Amino acid sequence: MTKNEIADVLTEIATLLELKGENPFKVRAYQTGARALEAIEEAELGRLIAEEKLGTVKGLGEALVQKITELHTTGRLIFFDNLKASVEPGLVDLLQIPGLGPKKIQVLKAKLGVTDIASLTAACHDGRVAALDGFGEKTQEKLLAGIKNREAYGKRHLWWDAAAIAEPIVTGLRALPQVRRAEAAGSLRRSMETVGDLDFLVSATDVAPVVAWFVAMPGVKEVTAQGETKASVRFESGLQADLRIVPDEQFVFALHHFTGSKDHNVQMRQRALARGLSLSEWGLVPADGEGTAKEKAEKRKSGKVENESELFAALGLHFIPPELREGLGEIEAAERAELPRLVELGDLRGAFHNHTTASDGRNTLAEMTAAAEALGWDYLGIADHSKSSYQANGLDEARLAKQVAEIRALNDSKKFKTHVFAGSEVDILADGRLDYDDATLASLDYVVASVHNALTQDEATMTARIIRAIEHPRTTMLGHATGRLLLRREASRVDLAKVIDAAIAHGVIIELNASPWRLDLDWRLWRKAAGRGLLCAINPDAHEIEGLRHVRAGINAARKGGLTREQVLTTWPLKRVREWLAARSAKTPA
Ligand code: DGT
Ligand code: CA
Ligand code: CA
Ligand code: ZN
Repeated sequence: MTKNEIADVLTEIATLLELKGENPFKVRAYQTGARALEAIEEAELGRLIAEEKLGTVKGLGEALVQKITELHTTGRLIFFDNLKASVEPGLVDLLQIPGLGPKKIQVLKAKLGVTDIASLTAACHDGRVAALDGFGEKTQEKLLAGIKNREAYGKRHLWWDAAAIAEPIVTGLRALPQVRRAEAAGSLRRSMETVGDLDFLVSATDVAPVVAWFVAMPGVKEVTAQGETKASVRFESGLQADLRIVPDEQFVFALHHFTGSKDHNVQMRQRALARGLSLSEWGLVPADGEGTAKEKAEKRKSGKVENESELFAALGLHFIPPELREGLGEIEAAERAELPRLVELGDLRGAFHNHTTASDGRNTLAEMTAAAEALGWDYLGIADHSKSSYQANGLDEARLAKQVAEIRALNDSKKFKTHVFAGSEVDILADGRLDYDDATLASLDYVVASVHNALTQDEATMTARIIRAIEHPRTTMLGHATGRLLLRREASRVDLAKVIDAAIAHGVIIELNASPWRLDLDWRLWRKAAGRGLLCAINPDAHEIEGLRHVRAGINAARKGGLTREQVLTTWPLKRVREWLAARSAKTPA
């Protein structure tokens, strides 16, 4: 196991112990242990274990040393397995409801026998929760609302999680000897931020073995439908997947149809009709004459349309990338050859909002830089939390100065090809002031200003607060503008039109936070804003080296938002980015 995987296990142990009402010092020991582990470099951990010197690390007692060693060498921990088995799984689910921590859950369990969401729902409905000391009517209402949200959210899945399941399936389908073509269609292919279900489309010479393979895939929990040319399955996470198999000459039409969106399909069909044609999942045929669209398509067996480009061309259109197929004007733009040339993953040269172990990240500055170099990035911006984010171990002025010096020294050492920019993710305080004074801010290469607390302010207050931060001459970019967490937390109430206007007026970037849970600003706002001059930075908000890869989700959102390479600062080469940052700070009095 890697050190971050081990740290995850330690954190989970702490949670489970807390749920069991164990001694808080014991719980704290595991939390501290997890943090201590994160601060060590991976290679260092291996060495310490080999030399039996893990106990010399501050924060790791004997019990933890033994457990970490067991996890590191065997990948398992019997203590953890037993602990997991001793806690009702339903109790862990309760932690996902906002407002419920281990302490409250313990009270609910002891006083009301609550062991899962169902029993909590019942206890709320009976008013038993409100009657408990320390709970009350308001808490009960909030819990019920949280349960309802969770149900609604539970029906969809993050694109990132869905893609991780879908990609090996596409690879597996393509490897079957009977399969000619295979794609994942639907909202996944359109790169929607969340996905309802997966839609696989296959053309094959023989259907039965493909269906048989699909329903027997590892991870399938339930086969919900099985026919000759289609099947549906459900995975452990609740995610469902549909498979459809078509003859190869129908593949392109079916791929286009099942990619959608529905609105795009309806408009395409209307366009076809206006040209005397009928477009369907089976083919593109004359609209008049005998028989259904399916019968006509089968009769024609035309192999003329080889790929989607040819399908669009048959209707007088340029190719429309799947991300843009939302029925939001893309067909008109494709007709006029006005589709933007969308930014691509390979265009990225760096990113600006990333954390290290100095605040709440899980890899050191050197590890993050090495990972950025491995990705081929020319630059990496480090923006750890500022002092008011004490829950995230935010840096005070002295620690920040030390980090800036470390970054300068790392650059001077030429150890890595990747240049590191010294920045900070500075809290926007409740009144819109920034968390450091001007002299401290002036010591940085750039500033990401973000809201982390008082998320529930009313719209006018929040809007004024963010605009005040944008107006600060040292603010380079606004971080995760609405604070939303997809499927978990609603966006803050904020007038984004005003925020975007202010950012444009002050030459401040708005980030496209690429964390798969955030994707904030939403893609729906980018096209118009960028057209008016708003500059974007795709930032992974990485808290560990693996997190840097989240830029892929950011690219998805940027493409859905119609952004070109030029409109995304993080595709610019180092020299140009440096000049841009220098020109900005030259304008601002130090
Ligand atoms: P999802 O699964 O909710 O994230 O969204 P999609 O877009 O993947 O929707 P899904 O799985 O229900 O259907 C896949 C595609 O099939 C959809 O994007 C367009 C097409 N489709 C489904 N139902 C209809 C329909 O009633 N009319 C038309 N024109 N197309 C449809
Ligand atoms: Ca779908
Ligand atoms: Ca579907
Ligand atoms: Zn943040």
